[in-house]
Amino acid sequence: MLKFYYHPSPNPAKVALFLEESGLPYDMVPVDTARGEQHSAAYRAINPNGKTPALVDGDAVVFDSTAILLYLAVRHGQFLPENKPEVRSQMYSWLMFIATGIGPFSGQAVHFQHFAPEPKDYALNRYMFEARRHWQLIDDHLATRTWMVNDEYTIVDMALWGWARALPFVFGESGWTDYPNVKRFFDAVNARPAAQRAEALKDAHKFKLEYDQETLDALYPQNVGVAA
Ligand SMILES: N[C@@H](CCC(=O)N[C@@H](CS)C(=O)NCC(=O)O)C(=O)O
Repeated sequence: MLKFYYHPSPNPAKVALFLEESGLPYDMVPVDTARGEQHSAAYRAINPNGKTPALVDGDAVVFDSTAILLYLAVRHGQFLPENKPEVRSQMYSWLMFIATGIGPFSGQAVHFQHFAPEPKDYALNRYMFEARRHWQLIDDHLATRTWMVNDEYTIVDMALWGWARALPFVFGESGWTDYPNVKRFFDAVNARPAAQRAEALKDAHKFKLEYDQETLDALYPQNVGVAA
């Protein structure tokens, strides 16, 4: 049985969606990052990066959401687009754009809006600017197609859905009106029963929701011991 190390946040959500779409049996193992469980030695033996998600498939251990999506898609021959160089090249490009652009920059935009200590104007401006630029690129791409690559529903759409869920946290409610094609895409994925099951996974464990000092220390260890 697959072991899926999960927290209800954008990167694990991508993998939850794949698992629910594929119907592969799995055990969800909660990693409560607000309690610092990602830093335990046992979890770091699985994911040396100390972040969620991770996957254990027998002797195979995979960490990083994009690696897990590719691993599962290749292993099971599911949710990959047509096997033509001109199509697969697009799959790799958009997957990596989401992994290295959308995710980290949107994540930092949220961090600097809500959690970073002052002074933060320069960083906030930088990450908001880049996040807007990245999402505009996706919105433009989706203006003429339903799905990201070759108009097939693939792991690229799953990767994007993980972060589209977070759009209101990045931009406030204007996120949906400013990026209408992303909203249309988001609604289309949400209409899939697998997306609803993937979203419901957050209720399968009592994850800590409070942003108290323990949470802040677990998520932003660089601030521990630094006077505010
Ligand atoms: N590149 C990694 C990023 C993983 C990541 O940042 N995960 C977040 C949740 S979306 C996390 O575990 N955060 C807890 C922490 O930073 O301590 C991936 O795609 O899996």
